[in-house]
Amino acid sequence: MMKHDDPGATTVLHRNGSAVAEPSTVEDVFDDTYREKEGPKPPRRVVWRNVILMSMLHAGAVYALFLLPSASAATLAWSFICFMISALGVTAGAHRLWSHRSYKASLPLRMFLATANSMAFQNDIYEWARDHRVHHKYSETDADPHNAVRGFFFSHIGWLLVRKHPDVIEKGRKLELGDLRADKVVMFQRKYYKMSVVLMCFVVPTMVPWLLWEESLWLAYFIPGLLRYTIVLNATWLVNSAAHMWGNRPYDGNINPRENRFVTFSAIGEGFHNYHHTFPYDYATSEFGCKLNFTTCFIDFMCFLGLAEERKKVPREMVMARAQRTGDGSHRSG
Ligand code: ST9
Ligand code: ZN
Ligand code: ZN
Repeated sequence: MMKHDDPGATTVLHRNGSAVAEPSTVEDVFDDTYREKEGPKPPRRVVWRNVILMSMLHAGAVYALFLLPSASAATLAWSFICFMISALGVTAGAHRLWSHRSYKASLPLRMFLATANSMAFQNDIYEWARDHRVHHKYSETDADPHNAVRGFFFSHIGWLLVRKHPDVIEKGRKLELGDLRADKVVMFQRKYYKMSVVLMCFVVPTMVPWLLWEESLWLAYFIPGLLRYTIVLNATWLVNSAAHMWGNRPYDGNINPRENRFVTFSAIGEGFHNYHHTFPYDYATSEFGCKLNFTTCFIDFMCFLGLAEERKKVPREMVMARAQRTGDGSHRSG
């Protein structure tokens, strides 16, 4: 696999319109010096508690599908709003802000994103960002938490049902995570994570329809609560599974991650995964700005409001040169 381009060439868009080249300090760039240990792999140790909980969650979500025709339009609209809030907590929050530091966010925005992130219930931001940096640095190896070489099921959900490969933990412990520890919002969310999840992922989505338009508690729990949570989880996991398997590789044909339109749509802009692994520090995770990319629109809007700044963007010439040099020939500039 190829080593990624020097992140020092990133352009930072300042609010006054100026663009300045600044180096990235985050350990999210592929390390081609790592070698998997030789000999037999450690045995797979299934965590049955997770298997049971995930099976129950998915069974509950399938049941919730049958309840959909009985739900009011307001409940369906609220479920969509909860989907978007949780999704932004992952995409604009845990992913683009905290894992990659691809832009800067003010305190009120970070508080919103951390709250939204608890609604998504995907491990706390610190753990999510740590695992995600290991994923980028050791992609498709034993040290990648959801190593896609182990197949669709493992990279989608299986990795949450077994103990981690020791290399994930060994390499993860060596990562520089001082920026996350220094962020009071991240550490606050970590400290009160369980409580915040109960409140944001289940209580708030259930209580709002019940209190405001007298939806039944049963429907309100199963649709904006359980079903919405399960859809957000699967949309996120598709980035690890489908977008590491199916699609074009316009920027780097030597790596597994791909451009996958279906994933881009369901994960509000996170399916441009060949681009993203090639240029992990780009705040848009894509060459094409807001196109099919609601998360980028959201970050741009936050900048417009003065709540975010310093978006990192890869210069166009560098993208073109990289596509020519290592792409699979499918690059289109529109
Ligand atoms: C979930 C996460 O779903 C989803 C993440 C997806 C990422 C996607 C990325 C794609 C790009 C972005 C796209 C976004 C699109 C969004 C679209 C939205 C519409 N480094 O973990 P343990 C240490 S979660 C360093 O127990 P086991 C750890 O600190 C779903 N250290 O490992 C601990 O140390 P100590 C809900 C590490 O025992 C020790 O190791 N949550 C690292 O192997 C043991 O840690 C669940 O289902 C590291 N990387 O268990 C819970 N990792 O003891 C699932 C670990 O000192 N998790 N350590 O504190 C678990 O139950 C367990 O983690 C396990 C592994 C069973 C999976
Ligand atoms: Zn990936
Ligand atoms: Zn990433």
